[in-house]
Amino acid sequence: MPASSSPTQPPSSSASEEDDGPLRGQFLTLEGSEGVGKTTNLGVIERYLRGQNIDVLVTREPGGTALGERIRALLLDVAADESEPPMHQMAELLLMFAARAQHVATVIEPALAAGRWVLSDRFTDASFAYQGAGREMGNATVATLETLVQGSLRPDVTLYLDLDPEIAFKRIAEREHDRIEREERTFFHRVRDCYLARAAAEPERFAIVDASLDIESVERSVVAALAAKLLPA
Ligand code: Z5A
Repeated sequence: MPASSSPTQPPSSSASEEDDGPLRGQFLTLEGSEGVGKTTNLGVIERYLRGQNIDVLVTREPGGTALGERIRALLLDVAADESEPPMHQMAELLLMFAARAQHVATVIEPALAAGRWVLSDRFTDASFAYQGAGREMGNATVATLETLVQGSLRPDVTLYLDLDPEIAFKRIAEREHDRIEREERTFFHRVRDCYLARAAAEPERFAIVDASLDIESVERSVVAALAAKLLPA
């Protein structure tokens, strides 16, 4: 449980805060493979937090700023892989972190410092999963960039929606796939394995939600998992 606040104790002013400024907000992230239901559940989490009188800023990666959204378009454009040569994996990784640098410096850090909570649809766990494991670039390079770009900033709570990639692909079969979604199936199995390993290594931060259930059941599990992470034991 993050030490500084809970849903029943949203950031608010008190005598000591007036001296020291607002309590720092909590940084929440939502992770999972494509088609797992992140977008579907983002609104559920936002409504839950607002129902607890928590002022939450909802954002996403890659993106979250005007510059970041332009970088996102570059990253997901299928033309980048149809060109000759296709986007190099290091270019992909650095673009992810270029967008993140802008996002952290101009959106996430200022909001947290002002006492707002931040809910991000993906963050650096995705770089470990997709570039570190999916592209097989390894953890060390990603970890170096993580420290360079974020300093000590890490999510307080991460909800990981877990789903067999074979089921996820069926859910998004009808829609057009972006550049990364066009990867082979083994890529997405490595991504899932990495997320599960990171969740096992950091059980305090991660909550794993079984995303194979129907939409309403997943929504209930998401709220229950978040409440369990945020409420004092
Ligand atoms: N990426 C990266 O490589 N490195 C990084 O550092 C970062 C990102 C930050 C864009 O991410 C890509 O960037 C992503 C990882 C990479 N690439 N891939 N592949 P994104 O988050 O914007 O894109 P996405 O993961 O592809 O999101 P998505 O496809 O929109 O999936 P989703 O948001 O998790 O799912 P959804 O849209 O909520 O649901 C998909 C469908 O399933 C939809 O029709 C729903 O109605 C349905 N659904 C949802 N839940 C259920 C349940 N429970 N049962 C049945 N059907 C359901």
